[in-house]
Amino acid sequence: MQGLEQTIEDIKKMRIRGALDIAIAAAKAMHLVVKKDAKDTQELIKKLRSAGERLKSSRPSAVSLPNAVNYIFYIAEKNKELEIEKFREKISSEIQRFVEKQERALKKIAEIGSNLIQSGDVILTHCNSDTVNMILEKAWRDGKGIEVICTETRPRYQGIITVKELSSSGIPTTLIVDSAVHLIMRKLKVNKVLVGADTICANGDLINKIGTSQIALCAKELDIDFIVAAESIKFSPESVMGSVVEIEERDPSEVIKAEKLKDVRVLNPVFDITDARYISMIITEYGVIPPEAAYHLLKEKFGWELEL
Ligand code: RI2
Repeated sequence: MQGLEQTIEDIKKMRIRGALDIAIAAAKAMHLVVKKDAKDTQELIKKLRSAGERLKSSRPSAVSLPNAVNYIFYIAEKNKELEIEKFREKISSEIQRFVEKQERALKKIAEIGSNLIQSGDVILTHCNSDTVNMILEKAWRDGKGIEVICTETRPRYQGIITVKELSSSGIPTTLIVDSAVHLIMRKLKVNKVLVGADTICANGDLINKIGTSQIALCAKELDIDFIVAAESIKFSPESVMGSVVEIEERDPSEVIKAEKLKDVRVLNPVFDITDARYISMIITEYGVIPPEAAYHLLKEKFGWELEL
């Protein structure tokens, strides 16, 4: 198992990526902190807090990361009266339960999502989402004859990971450049768009890999269902309180090497915001919901954080 420093570095460098994997990796790193030397429970809670804050600041935009860390803070606070060894035991088992819950959520979404897919569907996806891939692979294993179109997803080409994974499962897979979306939707008769999520806001807006909102606009124009797959850990309780999700900007060198262009500003925003009105439905582990129901899901599942 890797340590805290390595996890922070790996999240920053995107060696650990994908909103769910980031949350699980953060929880596992916190688990190691629980085992650290400390004279009493208070000192251990301090260590957990400092590790958690550093993990949270390693990458903005995917709310699954602060949600995972804040949940562990909450559990620690609730059990602060326990004597240190009992505290360690309690927090360790809660973190384990948390991780297992995320893994169950992923499987449940695969089940629910695959029910929405029919033989003959031509599905377009963007970037690389484990949640989306699980749905597509489950549908394929269930005998549904589908075809998947993947964008390459500039600048880091995570679409290549998606095509490799899906084609190795046997799914007929086509790779396109990001700017071919509108043309290919018409040409190959795409009838569903299925994307993952980094954050779902209380008003149903989606934060996902840059380019997602353009795809949603194309889908709207061509009357194609735009479906999002998101575990509840990706819903943002902070957005209920009015806070705005920070859009990560990464180094311009991911777009083009600096020496190739002089006196040109290169921007590299990593995520964008898709307005809820372009989203047909969100698949969660609790079932399929319209984007308008995001607030209700947050109220029900994040009561501990919202103090409702
Ligand atoms: P899963 C990814 O972000 C993509 O935007 C993807 O849609 C989202 O996380 C969810 O991924 P990045 O970490 O949790 O590649 O479904 O920047 O795997």
